Amino acid sequence: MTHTGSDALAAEMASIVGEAHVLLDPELRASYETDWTRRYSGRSRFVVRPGSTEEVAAVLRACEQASATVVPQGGNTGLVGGSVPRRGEIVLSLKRLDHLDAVDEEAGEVTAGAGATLARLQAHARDAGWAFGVDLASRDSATIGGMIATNAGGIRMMRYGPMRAQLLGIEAVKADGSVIRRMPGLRKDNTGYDLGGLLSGSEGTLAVVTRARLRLVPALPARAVALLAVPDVRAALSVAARIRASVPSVEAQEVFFAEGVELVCKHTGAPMPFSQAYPAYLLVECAAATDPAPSLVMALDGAGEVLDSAVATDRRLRDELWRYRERHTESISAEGVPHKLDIALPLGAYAEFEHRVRGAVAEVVPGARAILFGHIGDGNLHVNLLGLEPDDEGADDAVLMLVAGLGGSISAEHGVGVAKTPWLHLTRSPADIMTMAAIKRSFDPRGILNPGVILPIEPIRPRT
Ligand code: 2HG
Ligand code: ZN
Repeated sequence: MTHTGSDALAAEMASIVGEAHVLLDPELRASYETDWTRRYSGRSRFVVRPGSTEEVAAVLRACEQASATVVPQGGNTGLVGGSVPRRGEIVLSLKRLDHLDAVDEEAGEVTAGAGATLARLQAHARDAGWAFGVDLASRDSATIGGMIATNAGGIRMMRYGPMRAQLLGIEAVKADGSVIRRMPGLRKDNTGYDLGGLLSGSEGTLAVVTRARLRLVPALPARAVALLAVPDVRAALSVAARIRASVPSVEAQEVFFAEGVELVCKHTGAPMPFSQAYPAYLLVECAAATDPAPSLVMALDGAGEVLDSAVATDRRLRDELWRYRERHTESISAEGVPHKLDIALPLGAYAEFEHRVRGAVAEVVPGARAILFGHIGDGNLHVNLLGLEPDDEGADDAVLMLVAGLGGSISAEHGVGVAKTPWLHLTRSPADIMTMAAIKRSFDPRGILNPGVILPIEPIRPRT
């Protein structure tokens, strides 16, 4: 008997992808079964790792025939439980589809396999004199396919938009094994529905992304980062607005607070950024063809709300300032398993939310800690709650109700996954949700792809 044992579907998979790429051994499966947060975890039937689009198509066709459910997975850096099994699904890992075509240097475009990591794509673009517009802290593990599936935003979103805005073409496999292919993409193409746009943010519920044609952006050699201490979030908002209005080279604006900096210093050994602690911090990065520091400093001149500041242009010093922001996620996880809420607000309601959210959490779970940080330029805030029971969602509910009451969104960039499904109705209308369900049925009529993600779980539908 082969290592696929008595599972006939696993044996069929082995005939498609080769035995070495069907993982049944619990030890080999383990890293595919728990997500980055450690909050979401489940047993898979097995893990299958196809090496080409054709193999993905054959795998999905066989799964659909066998009424087997599938969770597509890239770098498994998601934070909402959407990339790990929950009820014995098959994990379909796209990591082997990691080919990067040569950069089209004239067009400023590249075709990337779903399994290529963001860091590899960034280096590949850089080597050809270009840059990629999306960047995020998990760049070494996050994959292009997963980033498209979740429409990742990241730290440069205010300048270049999310993954959806980088897409010029897409290749994806539907549940029945048919392939949607619009490659290489065209800059202008108004021929009906934008399927790539629809698949971005569909979280593996409609089709499995296998390749994408991506636009590149100019490589900007001169950078400046400013870390500004401010008295509160209102000051951070007004300084950030002033910079956006007068400094066209701004590409990132991030906010964080005293409690987050304390955690980063505790867990990374970094010294405090200034000689004293401040209530709130705004980090700004500008990038241009020539040194953007003078115009950034000029915009800060007379910004009375700035209590202290550090400006860096040199790579090493810039990284040192960024670590106070980028190392929040790992420092929070070092304290425990957080409940992660990634919310967006109209900029006009951002300060009110920040002012009320800690109280809203304390009312439900008095001992809980709320660590806030995020992309203030996009109205996005990451609310990480520590000190909660894994399944007690009372505090999550209080935060998301507050968001909805202020006209925000319950997920800004991490997606809905399984974590936010119960609250989708708070910020999407019944007509929106019914339309999404109809789209889901037209792509995946039997409901085998990532069941329970975005929309509530439904039984597999019979073959028609
Ligand atoms: C970031 O902005 C990521 O660093 C992760 O979106 C946010 O850990 C989080 O809550
Ligand atoms: Zn983020």
